[in-house]
Amino acid sequence: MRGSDFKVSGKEGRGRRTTSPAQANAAPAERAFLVGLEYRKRARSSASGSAKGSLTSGAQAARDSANPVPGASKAPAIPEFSAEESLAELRSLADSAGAEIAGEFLQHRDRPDPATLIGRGKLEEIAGAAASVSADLLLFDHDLTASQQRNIERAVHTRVIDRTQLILDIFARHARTREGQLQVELAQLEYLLPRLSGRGVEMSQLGGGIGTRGPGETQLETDRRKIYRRIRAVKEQIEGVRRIRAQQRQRRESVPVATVALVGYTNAGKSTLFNALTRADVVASSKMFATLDPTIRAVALPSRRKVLLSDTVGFIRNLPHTLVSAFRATLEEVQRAALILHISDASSPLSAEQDAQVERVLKELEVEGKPRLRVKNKIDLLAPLQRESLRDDASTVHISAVKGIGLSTLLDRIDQALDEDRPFRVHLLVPQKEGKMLALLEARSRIYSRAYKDGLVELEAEAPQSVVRRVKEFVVE
Ligand SMILES: Nc1nc2c(ncn2[C@@H]2O[C@H](COP(=O)(O)OP(=O)(O)OP(=O)(O)O)[C@@H](O)[C@H]2O)c(=O)[nH]1
Ligand SMILES: [Mg+2]
Repeated sequence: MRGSDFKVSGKEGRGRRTTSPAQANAAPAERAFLVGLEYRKRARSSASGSAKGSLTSGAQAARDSANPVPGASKAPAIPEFSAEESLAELRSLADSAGAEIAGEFLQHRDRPDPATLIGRGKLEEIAGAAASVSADLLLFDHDLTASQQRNIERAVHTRVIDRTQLILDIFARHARTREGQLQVELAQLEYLLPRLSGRGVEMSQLGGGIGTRGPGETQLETDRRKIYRRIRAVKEQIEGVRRIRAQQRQRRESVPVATVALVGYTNAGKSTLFNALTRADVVASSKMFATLDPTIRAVALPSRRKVLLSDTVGFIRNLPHTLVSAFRATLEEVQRAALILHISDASSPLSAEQDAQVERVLKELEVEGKPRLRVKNKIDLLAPLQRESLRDDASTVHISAVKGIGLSTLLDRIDQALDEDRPFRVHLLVPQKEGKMLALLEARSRIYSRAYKDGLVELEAEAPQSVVRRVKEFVVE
């Protein structure tokens, strides 16, 4: 493989901008030049991918599983994105942020340069290529530290945006509810704060564009003192919204109806399925992160039992930390659900990689032990032969949310899964030091009474069978 690959979309002449019809009346799309990075590693078959999913081991693991060496014994690898696949995902992210792709560059290196990630000579080359296609900004398929971003900007004299900032920008565009907007603004401000020093001038000259948009098309503040003040105000407002949300949840939970949560990689088709099952009209779109705000609707199952279906924000590889914490409250719906439906795009060549990423987030949310159904969506896009070979099994259902294929089977399966996890009334004596068990009970059961004595908590609760199984040793007859 060569040391680096340049690709330039050279249809437009130098300095000329084209806009799609939809953008005709809006500001012209920004032209983004994408920069990917891949680290070479010597390890071959043993690369199983690190838990953190770094580009280094991940890319290698993916290549190894894609091109297995004949006869080589392979450790089961966590499927990961290769640098090319990651760059393809960055393209859709850029598109979702409203940018036009001017060109791209994939750099292969042995290790990152701590100051600029990429060597200075290479950076100049990139700057030249970006200028020749009149790019307005460089998009790095990587997270940059504050100083790396600053150093690179100085070397290339162009705006530099990293992957986290790009995702934050998409979230800012798509947040609709007050809570969603506040959460995104908080994440953006916290991202921006350490990046202000020494960049005051550049930042204040930015005008609009990716990385400067706040939720609801307001411009992000760039004055440090004002940002501190704003962070405090936003946090207070979020607290207020959360209190209301908790009250709403309490009201909802006073009626015994199970919640079924839809989770999955962004663009898997969660909202399309949600709409098909509930006849709601949540925005479903080919843009990534179309849904940010959780929506809950009642659905009647074939058994006539009613459940609440909840549609939430999609997951993505390396979800920025600031966003994970900002969206914790939103994801509580998933933590409280009686059943999780994991929706995947069966037609995507990256289906396995995306599933592995979803597993990772579910683990982080500590819900990997919850009853779960895997829903493989978009089977209408598969070749007929491939489709015929699909078999539903105890934990998997194949559907097409758009064509309505497999939906009645899915509803039956939801019914069955909930039957298997019926709630039981139990009387428990749990030592106070069993924090994890107590937290599990608080999250997953309805508690009727609670008393403390001699380091024990006495509880009267109604918990699903799967939870009762886990706290069995504390149940008193
Ligand atoms: N062909 C086909 N397309 C589908 C199917 N389900 C969803 N899509 C398309 O996939 C795209 C994403 O669908 P959404 O329902 O918005 O996906 P999502 O999982 O809610 O995405 P986020 O909210 O961004 O996380 C849309 O363009 C849908 O029309 C399907 O069964 N078949
Ligand atoms: Mg959605």
